Amino acid sequence: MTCLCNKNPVICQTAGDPLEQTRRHPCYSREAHHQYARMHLPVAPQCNISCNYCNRKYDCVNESRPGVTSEILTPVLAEQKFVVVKEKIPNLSVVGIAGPGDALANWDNTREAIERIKQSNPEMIFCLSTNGLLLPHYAPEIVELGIKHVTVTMNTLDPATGAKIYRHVYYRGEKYAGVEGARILLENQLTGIRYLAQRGVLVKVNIVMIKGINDREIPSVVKRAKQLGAFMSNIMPLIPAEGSDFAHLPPTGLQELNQMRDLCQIDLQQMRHCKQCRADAIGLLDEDRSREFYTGQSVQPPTQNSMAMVKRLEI
Ligand code: CLF
Ligand code: SF4
Repeated sequence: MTCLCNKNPVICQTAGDPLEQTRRHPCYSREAHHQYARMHLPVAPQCNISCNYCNRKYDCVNESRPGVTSEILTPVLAEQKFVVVKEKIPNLSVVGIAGPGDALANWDNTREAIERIKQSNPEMIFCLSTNGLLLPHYAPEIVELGIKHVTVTMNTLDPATGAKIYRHVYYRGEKYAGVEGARILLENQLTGIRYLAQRGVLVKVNIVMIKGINDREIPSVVKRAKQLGAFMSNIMPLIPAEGSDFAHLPPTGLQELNQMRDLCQIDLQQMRHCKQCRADAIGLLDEDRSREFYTGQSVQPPTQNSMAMVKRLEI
């Protein structure tokens, strides 16, 4: 079997065979996405940054499709839902936490949900996505928990560009705006990605391609991601969310998106089958079955999710 990671010696040295780890992961392996299903646990309603492409009423745009609301569950309810889903979807291989806010801004929920399910289902692959702000704080626990797949959205290496993308960053009880906030976020993303990759975690770097804002910088973001040991990158189109600051920007076209992916493929493996799925998505990537599994037990109105958190963090 050919080793797919021949461009990534860090992974080879520290994590064993990445093929073995990703063979059942529908996002990390194109082949797997027709065979294996994933389930997102919507246990992370809060967010600690403010992206201009997010309108804060819907799921995290970094990893989800805007305009689709979700239910919000406690870890206990999420575990109960998992039991039902697993019974009905035997090819379920991945349990992921992708919002609707940030997995690490809700770390207690994220950790508890994973611990609960892992206890009786150690064969599951656990996965999470994050904006990366809290990675320096939680990366050691992520490694300790045995999470081998982490997605970090890193849109730029330039704090000046970051200031155009992120309105605020809430960090250690303070609110930082503009370049200052973007710099903190970037430094934490870089530190976190390196830390995880060096410990055998397969890091996927998501990049939202925003025309006229960060599109020209994407090749350097991918190169840096590779240097840090990332396993792959996922360049995603901007979907202008109604009510967001970027609502007026043009959506990224498929042709320009694919051209960028082709260019970046030279440096790092590119994901090309992302569905920008919901924070409560269930099933094959091409066949979302989340509607079948609504629990009707949402612990807070989904459309209030991130806003409520931002208010709390501002205090
Ligand atoms: Fe979920 Fe993300 Fe894990 Fe996949 S989704 S946390 S890596 S299990 Fe997948 Fe959905 Fe695209 Fe994400 S298709 S939005 S890349
Ligand atoms: Fe950004 Fe947070 Fe919105 Fe995700 S939920 S797009 S990280 S502001």
